[in-house]
Amino acid sequence: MRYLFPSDYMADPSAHVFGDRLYIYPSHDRESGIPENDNGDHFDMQDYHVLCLDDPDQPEARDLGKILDVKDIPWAGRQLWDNDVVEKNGRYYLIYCVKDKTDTFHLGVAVSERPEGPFIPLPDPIRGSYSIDPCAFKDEDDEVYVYFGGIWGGQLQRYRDNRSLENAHLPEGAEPALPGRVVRMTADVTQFAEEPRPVIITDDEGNPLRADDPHRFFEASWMHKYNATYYFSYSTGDSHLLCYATSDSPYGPFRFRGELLQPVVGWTTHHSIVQWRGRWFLFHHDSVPSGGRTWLRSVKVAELQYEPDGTLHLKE
Ligand code: FUB
Repeated sequence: MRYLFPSDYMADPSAHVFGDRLYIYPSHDRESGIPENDNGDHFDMQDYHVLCLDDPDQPEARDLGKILDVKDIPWAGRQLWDNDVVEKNGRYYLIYCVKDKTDTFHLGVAVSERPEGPFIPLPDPIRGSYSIDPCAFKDEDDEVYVYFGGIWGGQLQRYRDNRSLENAHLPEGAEPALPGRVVRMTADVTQFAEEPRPVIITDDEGNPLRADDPHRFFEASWMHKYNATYYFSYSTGDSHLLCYATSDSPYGPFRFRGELLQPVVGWTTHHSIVQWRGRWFLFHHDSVPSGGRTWLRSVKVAELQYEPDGTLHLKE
């Protein structure tokens, strides 16, 4: 594993290959002086940069500059958290999350003709969107799906059946865990084409994981496809693991398959998985370079390996 960008703090890396280059779209951490709390107020990010690699073994990524600033998003209040980028018909759509002026998270879309931006934000959030951590996945038939959601500071516990609750409810104990969400996007990738659906993760018997299962979903959704199988990977939040589950449908249900990464230094763990030049890579972050400050994270990369049965693990 190596750090990719030692000169600044960046996190939540979403990596994609566009053309012959690999682009990394991270959150841009900064020292805001806001005290750490369970609401995540200390993650007070204000812009995005894009990093790139021209070769998988290049020691460090290159910063191609700022691609979006929170002050250019008309509806935004604060906290520009995780984002992802998807290409469709030669245009690039950056799907991001930020709190509006009432401190409620929504997802937004910004558009560019080039993967290196700049991205022009649409004037309003995606209708019916909520919570955080969008992952945009384009399937082989060109349909784009967005996976999203995060609990605690990510506000997912405030919603049921896509409606906001008067009183937030976080399942406990033997209750089924709170699921992330998946939604198909309209053909122009600017709105939800349907009501978001729950991303159900089950055990080997098909039972949804319980709320007290250390492998249950918390945040940081990612989707990739390998040999016609959909791999949904995610962070377990307060048990600090990166896990994955598989399905033969982009909507799931997904069967829990295993742990990808053990807890890192820093409370959060977040990642993306991408194939490049015949190799598979895990992009993620930790807080070692900042001395464990959870809100100042650094981007890393490691190589992954599949076994013949489709299980996935870090390459030894
Ligand atoms: O970067 C802010 C938040 O921290 C992300 O949205 C979460 O996934 C966690 O990494």
